[in-house]
Amino acid sequence: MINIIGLGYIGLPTALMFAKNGQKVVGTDIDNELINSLTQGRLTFQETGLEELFQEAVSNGISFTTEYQKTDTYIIAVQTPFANYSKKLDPRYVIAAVNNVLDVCEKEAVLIIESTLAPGTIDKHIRPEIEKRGFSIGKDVHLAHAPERIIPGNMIYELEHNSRTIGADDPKIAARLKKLYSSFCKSEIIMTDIRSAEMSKIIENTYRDVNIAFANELAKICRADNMDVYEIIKIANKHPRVNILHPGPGVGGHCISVDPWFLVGDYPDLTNIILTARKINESMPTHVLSRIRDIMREHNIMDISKIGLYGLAYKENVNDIRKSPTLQLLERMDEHLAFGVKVYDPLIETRIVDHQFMHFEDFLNEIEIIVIMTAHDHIKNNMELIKDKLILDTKNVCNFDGVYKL
Ligand code: SAJ
Repeated sequence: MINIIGLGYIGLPTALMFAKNGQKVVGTDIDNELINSLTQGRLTFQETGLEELFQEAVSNGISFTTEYQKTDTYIIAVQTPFANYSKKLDPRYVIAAVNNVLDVCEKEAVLIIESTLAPGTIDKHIRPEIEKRGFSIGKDVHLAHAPERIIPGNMIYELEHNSRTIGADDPKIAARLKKLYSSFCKSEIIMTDIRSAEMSKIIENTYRDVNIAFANELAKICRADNMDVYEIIKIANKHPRVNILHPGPGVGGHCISVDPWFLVGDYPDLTNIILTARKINESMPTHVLSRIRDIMREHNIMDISKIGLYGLAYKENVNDIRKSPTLQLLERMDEHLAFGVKVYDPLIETRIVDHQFMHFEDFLNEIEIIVIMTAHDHIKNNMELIKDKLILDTKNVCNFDGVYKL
């Protein structure tokens, strides 16, 4: 039986996928409400294909509980935040989960950590914790790190089709886990050591952050001299060895905007490009604000409450608001006592911020400038409804004449 610890964005789909593919799975989370909800058949977040997967897993006997189970295989997928000031990873939830596992596990159990870890976390924090408890690693328990790589919006497909990494101390354990993950993973499974697994995961997200920062810097350069950044990137990307990503209003989510900080926190003297990239991406909401100011000036609009931000989610077609560029932008406005901007997101059904509308028409009735912050299909399919507004399109999805871009 596999006991999966932490039933969030990664733990839950992984648990369901194992169960669907014939493994006996128990999902554990300390959040009572979450467990009640799952036990009653209600999912806690939306994701393409998740509902169907949930039904299949339930009919294959998956169960959910707040209790850790006695077994020989654990997958730990709890959150790994970073400390605000030092920028170092905060391993407290992983450490707590490991300790709870040690309280109940069978001899020779394997602890697979899927949560993203800063390079060296297992050596620095997890091994000492296990040894402190009197367990001998490699004898009483085994350790592995199998970082996930699935992308919100396409998680279920990517669970099956992305290649995976398994870092373990012992190649025999790695081989056993490779077999386990092959129960659903159709792609290559690479076995390596634990530190390489930790580091490769972090640098994948850092690479993307740096590439997005490059695109965002280009957007600013092009704005300064009135060039069309999208046209220029499109042409440059025709080169067989160039692949620049898309500029946007900022980088949100809990991965790309977080993981590079682990490297900056641990190697402050060595992370120049990485730190600069983070700063560029974090500056984008302010760039959007200056674009809004340009439009207000040009059209002699004085009233902030005539501005409407479309999209609260951190990216298109998901209902996840973690570190979203819109929230970052609202925070900056708040710091400058600029209140009253209107907000709407068709995928966010609860009220998260002030002046948030639940109906698109009501939102449109109140505003003169609409700022497209998130490129949900909803706005792409409803462009006609905004054609009489001043439009600032930060995602390059609107091709009306006179639309303002980043
Ligand atoms: N973004 C841009 N321009 C782009 C691409 C993205 O501004 O060209 C923005 C998005 O709008 C969003 C943010 O970046 O605000 C991040 O979105 P994303 O779709 O690039 O990535 P995430 O955070 O949803 O998922 C990433 C993925 N990592 C990589 O692609 C290297 C995913 O595969 C990881 O599993 C995930 O992080 C994770 O959990 O680490």
